This record gives sequence, structure tokens and C-alpha cells, in this order.
Amino acid sequence: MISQKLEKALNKQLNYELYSAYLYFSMKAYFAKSAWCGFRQWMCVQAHEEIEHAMGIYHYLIERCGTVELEPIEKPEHDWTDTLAVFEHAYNHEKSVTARINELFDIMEEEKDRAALSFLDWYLKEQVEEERNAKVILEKLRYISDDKTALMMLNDDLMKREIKKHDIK
Ligand code: OFO
Repeated sequence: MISQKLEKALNKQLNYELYSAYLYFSMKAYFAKSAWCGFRQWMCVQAHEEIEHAMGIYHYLIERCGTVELEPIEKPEHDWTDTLAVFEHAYNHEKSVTARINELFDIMEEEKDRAALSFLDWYLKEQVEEERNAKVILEKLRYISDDKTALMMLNDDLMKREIKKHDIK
């Protein structure tokens, strides 16, 4: 059984992961209006990963005899000035997720809930990858600037990203 404080915090994170999926689906829709199918694909995979993150918490709450309380999901942005602005947003968003995961760690440590700490380890490692992935694309976009050929090559490269199933434990 988990404490009420941790249950509330995990439900909040569950909601934020679902918001993340909303945000990336919104970014996918932004790219759907253009010929950038690689950027669209990347956002699609990202959105599905966020649902996976949310469901990991959902199942963990149930496993620990906690209560899942689904709150309304905030409306995400739906328009950006350009591709660079989308990835700046994505990178900043991932940094905000990492900060929230760190806050969850603080609560788990306060509660001395070792099982929960071990569960959250996966999310901590995942955030390193999530931040890095967004940052690498952002840096490439900054470097590419107005070079349309290079932008098309990056778009083609992102097209290769596929949905993978992760084992969240
Ligand atoms: Fe769930 O990590 Fe991205 O937002």
C-alpha cells in the first residue's frame, strides 16, 4: 500500500504523462499540415511512448493497492512558428518532465518507500533519453537553419523511428 501523499503525486504524474501525449499528438497534427512526414512520424511515436509512460504509472498504482484518479487533461498548444519552435517546446517540455520525476523521488524518499523508488528508476533513465533525443534534433535544426536539403534529410531520418514496446517495471 502506498501513502496518500504518494498516491496523489503519482496520479498527478499520470495526468502529466497523458498531457505529454496530447502535446505530442498536437505537434504531430501541426506537421500533418505539411510535407514533413518524418517529423510527424517522430511526434506520433513520441505520443505513443507517453501513453506507455502513463499506463506504467496507472498499473503501478493498482499494483500497490492505490486509487487511480483520472483528472481532466489540459489543452496543449496547437500552433508554432516553425519546426525549430516545435522542437524547442518539446525539449523544454522534457526538461519539465524530468523536474517532476525528481520531485516524485523526493516524496518517495521522504516516505521511505523503497519499492516505489525502484519503480521510478526506469522513468529516471527514460528521461535522460527523452531529453537527449529532443536536444539532438533541436541542435541539428539550429545547425541546418535555412538549408532545405539538409532539413529534408533530417526529416527522412526521423521517418525511421518506430513504436517500440518498453518493459516498465
Ligand atoms: Fe513521459 O517522458 Fe516525455 O514527456
